[in-house]
Amino acid sequence: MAIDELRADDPDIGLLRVLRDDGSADPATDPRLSQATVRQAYREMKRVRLLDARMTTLQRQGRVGFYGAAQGQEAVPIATGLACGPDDWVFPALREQSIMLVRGFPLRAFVAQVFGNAGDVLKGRQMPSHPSGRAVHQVSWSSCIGPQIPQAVGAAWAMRARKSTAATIGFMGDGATSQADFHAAMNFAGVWKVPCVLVCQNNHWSISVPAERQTASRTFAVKARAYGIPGVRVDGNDVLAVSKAMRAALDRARTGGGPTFVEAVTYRMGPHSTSDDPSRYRSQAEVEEWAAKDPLRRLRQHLVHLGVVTDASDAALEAELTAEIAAAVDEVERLPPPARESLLEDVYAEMPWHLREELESLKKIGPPPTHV
Ligand SMILES: Cc1ncc(C[n+]2csc(CCOP(=O)(O)OP(=O)(O)O)c2C)c(N)n1
Repeated sequence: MAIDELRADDPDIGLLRVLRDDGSADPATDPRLSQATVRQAYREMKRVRLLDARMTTLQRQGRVGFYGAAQGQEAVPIATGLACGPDDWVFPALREQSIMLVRGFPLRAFVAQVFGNAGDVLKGRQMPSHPSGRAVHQVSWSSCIGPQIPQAVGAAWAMRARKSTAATIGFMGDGATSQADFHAAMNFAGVWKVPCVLVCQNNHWSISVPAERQTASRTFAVKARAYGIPGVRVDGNDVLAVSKAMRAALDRARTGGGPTFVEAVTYRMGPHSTSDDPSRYRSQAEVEEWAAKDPLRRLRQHLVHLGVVTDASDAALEAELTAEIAAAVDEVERLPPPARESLLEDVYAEMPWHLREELESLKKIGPPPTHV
């Protein structure tokens, strides 16, 4: 018997979609979110799109050091932020920073983390674009590809041990599925059935490595099968489809059903980060093909179809969000660098003598400059 015959019953994992090309929602898959939730999703997605553009401009002007935008991938973080409960913990990769904004983290503090100045709750100790917030249960991305996956699984294990009904959500890009951490985490999650949702944003590129060179598997979702975890493949540019998948997976985790692996098929519209030039490795034709499937445009089309967004209402929303972002940047950019003493804080409960000595010599140097 030929190998192909043996695998004839191994179906591709399909693609969950709700938003149709004409802007309507497919009644067969529609999660039937309230109109207020759908409008909020649009507002948040638009805010991230504008924020990313502004932060990228600041980097180009030399006013911040680095930024990692999520242009084209806004549906996944926003749907997740709206789906998770206040006790759930998020373990992001580079493209999911905005989940914390949806969960109430202040925009000013978010912008201050990019500047790394005195308004930054992390005291300027992390690289720009690596925010975290204890109040909104979001940890920092470590920048290494992959470690947040076992961290999310381990935290889910701890939640179950504490008899919490919360879940964890761990994110990765397609490139992270080639890391050993992915396999260790998926295996542990499957064996111990931890309350965790693991989400792979397949944006088709891992910097310059295309998805087809990342794996020989037919899809990323299909990998879950080998670990005894349900895999779901969803249109990652369809915020209603992502909402549906995330809500179902979180319900399953919270009610003792165990982990779910979600592959969200999407596309990184911009560079990998401000340090990258994608024209070196991908064609403009490919980018334009995906621009036609832009998640923000598709949601707008749906809202127009429902009769709740017009050109005028959209222009007003854009002006309002642009002003909100501009005000945050103006206010935050005026702040001084973090206090020098903060260099020596937060390691010991009581400062040992040698650090006290260093602190005294730091004070003799005089005040820090007020502008970076
Ligand atoms: C362990 C490790 N190897 C390499 C890098 C360099 N690096 C930074 S981002 C990145 C690509 C990540 O691709 P993917 O996981 O697909 O996520 P995406 O950036 O596309 O969202 C690489 C290789 C790193 N940060 N850590």
